[in-house]
Amino acid sequence: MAIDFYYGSGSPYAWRVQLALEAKGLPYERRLLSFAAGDTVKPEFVALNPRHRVPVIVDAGFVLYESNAIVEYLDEAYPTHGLKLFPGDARQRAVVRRIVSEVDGYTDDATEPVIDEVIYAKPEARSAERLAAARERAAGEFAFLARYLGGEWLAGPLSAADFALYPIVAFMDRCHQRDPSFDAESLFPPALAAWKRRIESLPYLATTRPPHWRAS
Ligand SMILES: N[C@@H](CCC(=O)N[C@@H](CS)C(=O)NCC(=O)O)C(=O)O
Repeated sequence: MAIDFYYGSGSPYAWRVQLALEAKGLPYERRLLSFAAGDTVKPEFVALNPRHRVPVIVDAGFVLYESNAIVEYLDEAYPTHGLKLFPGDARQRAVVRRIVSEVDGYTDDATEPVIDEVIYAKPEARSAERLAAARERAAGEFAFLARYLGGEWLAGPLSAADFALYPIVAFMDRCHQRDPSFDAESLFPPALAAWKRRIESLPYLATTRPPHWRAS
């Protein structure tokens, strides 16, 4: 039976779950919610997630929200399907979890000001100084993460750590799409840029890219 996957286009948290579903080769039904239409606060969705956020999955009646819990659940519930999202022994899996926590705890914070300035601020409210400061902070965080890339992927083999980070990195490209003067590429050290190209060459990546990002 297919897993119901509730998501909003462009949500980095939903995107990491979709990458996990694809990498594990699990059948799923997309249930697209519109933020603009207020779908996340409609009673039928709040009944699934009282925090009214995507992603949510429903797997044969089991409802789960919070992206990281969902990704771990998929890996545990379907251990023989596709990619191991938490590969290796207890220590290797701990490193995957650590990087996922770092992405949520530090990378999110470091990139949010860029996104606020480029995507959400009204043109008249934008500030070149604020954007320069935001860029510097984001670049510092990407340089930090690049230190983990001694090999191809963040934590050894391809894992949940890579899927947690990629949507945030892709959000920088989205900023560039929205404002071509925002040079996203220069934020990424060579090792991270090469990692990004590797992720983007995964066969299922293109189908998960938010359609409105592809169009503009
Ligand atoms: N910690 C949550 C964050 C989810 C989240 O913030 N989702 C946003 C979209 S990126 C959302 O659904 N916002 C809609 C709302 O707050 O009503 C997770 O990892 O799943």
